[in-house]
Amino acid sequence: MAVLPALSKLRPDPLSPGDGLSGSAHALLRCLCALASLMPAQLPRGVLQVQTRKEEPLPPAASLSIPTFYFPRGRPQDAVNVDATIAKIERTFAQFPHERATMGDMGRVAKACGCPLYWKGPLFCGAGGERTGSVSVHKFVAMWRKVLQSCHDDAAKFVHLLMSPGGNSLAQEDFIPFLQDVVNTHPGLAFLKEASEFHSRYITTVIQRIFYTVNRSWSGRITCAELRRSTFLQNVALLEDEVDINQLTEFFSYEHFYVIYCKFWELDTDHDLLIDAQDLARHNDHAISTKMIERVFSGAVTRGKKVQKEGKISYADFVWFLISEEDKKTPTSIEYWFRCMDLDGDGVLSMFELEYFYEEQCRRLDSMAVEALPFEDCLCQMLDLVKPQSEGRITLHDLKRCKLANVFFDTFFNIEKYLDHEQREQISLFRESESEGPELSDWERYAAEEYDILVAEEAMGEPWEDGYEAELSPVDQKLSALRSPLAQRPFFEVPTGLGAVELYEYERGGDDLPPS
Ligand SMILES: [Ca+2]
Ligand SMILES: [Ca+2]
Repeated sequence: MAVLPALSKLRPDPLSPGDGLSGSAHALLRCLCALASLMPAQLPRGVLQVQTRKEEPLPPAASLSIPTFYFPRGRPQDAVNVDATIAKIERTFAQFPHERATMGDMGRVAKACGCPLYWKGPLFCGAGGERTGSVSVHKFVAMWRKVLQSCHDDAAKFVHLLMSPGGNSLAQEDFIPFLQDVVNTHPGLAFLKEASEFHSRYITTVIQRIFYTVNRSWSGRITCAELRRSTFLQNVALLEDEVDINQLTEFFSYEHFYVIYCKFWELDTDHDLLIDAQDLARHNDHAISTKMIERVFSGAVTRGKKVQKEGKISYADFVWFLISEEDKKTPTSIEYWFRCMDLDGDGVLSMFELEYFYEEQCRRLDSMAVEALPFEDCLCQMLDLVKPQSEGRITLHDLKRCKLANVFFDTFFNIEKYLDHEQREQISLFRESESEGPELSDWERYAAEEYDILVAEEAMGEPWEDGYEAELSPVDQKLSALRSPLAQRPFFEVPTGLGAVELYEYERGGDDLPPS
């Protein structure tokens, strides 16, 4: 648990020990925090209600004899609206020195454009601002006029602003300037300001979550259509109103990042941001079978060629692994494990492939003195659960349709969760009828529980801290200010310019290949 001393400073907990406050001051703070947590403005933890964006005015019908009905870049707006918007933008720029906008001015420009606030980063980049430090009114208006004429809905506009010239979709690194601006200016991340070395970790995590959910084709590039079908842009719009970034559990939650990163840090003992199969096998106390760990390293579900060459996966790959492991009901997760179990890659799970994985489960149950079902009986159970359309062949479609893919997968490679399902079977009939209110996803429940555990472990004292103090001192020194709630930055500070855009852990070349 060497992770905690370093990361604890990153956690926005105003009550961390060692901040020099007296006991009564702590008690007072606790009261204040408890009161704050009851404020009605806050949604319950982890329950995200994505609001659909306000309806834009409907465009007038096309006056052609055969009306256009296919709009890959959204429906066009009429020219009067475009001119009115441009005039508003020009009035906004007139208030800036030399009619040039810096990154700090872009919030007002975004509003003049009629965009959600956190489009300011993409708007600045789209106008070339990150190269020169500011953008002129002429350059911006020319850029935005072109966007309004060629991109007719938010998805098309967002892709156009962030993509590299000549492309028509978004690669992972295209999201960096947008996310760096969120890190720099979102009030819910203000405490992270001083810890610039952790910006890239947070950004990497969010990019992986975006691709995990939005890039349904696994191509490594997000298209307009994929973005349009996702809830990503609704979440970007919510950043403007939601001060507590942890409420945005789909992509942006800092707590979710914290849990993922802590889990990785525990496994990555030498902290080079790479882990091998032995490291990954230690996840969750060796709950996952050796055969499945091998499959994660086979290249079936990871990007880049490093995996096969050096037998290591990156932190980015681990984000996919952990989310898939902790929520086996989402489409991406089902695809992830299906790819792993489909040894010959023919798109079907054969009885041979099932037996290959089940054999290790049996051995492990034996060693725990638990009587395992013979493979034939287990197979009957699983076929009954999945009900494949054609006998003896389980397809991805079958697993997505059956709603119990988690039970299926855990039976074949996660001993702990398999036993858990077995136990729960007895009481599930009562449980399921009782559940009320908005359900948390398995991932949201896991992240919330793990976060509480990490916080509690830290609150127990930090007996391990001394041993690691020297090793972690650079981080420690920089972050010591974060310990004290009094040192936290006030909300709504002046936005700063975009940080230097780095490429983080992404490998150039070869990385764009979809996993085999
Ligand atoms: Ca390592
Ligand atoms: Ca197969």
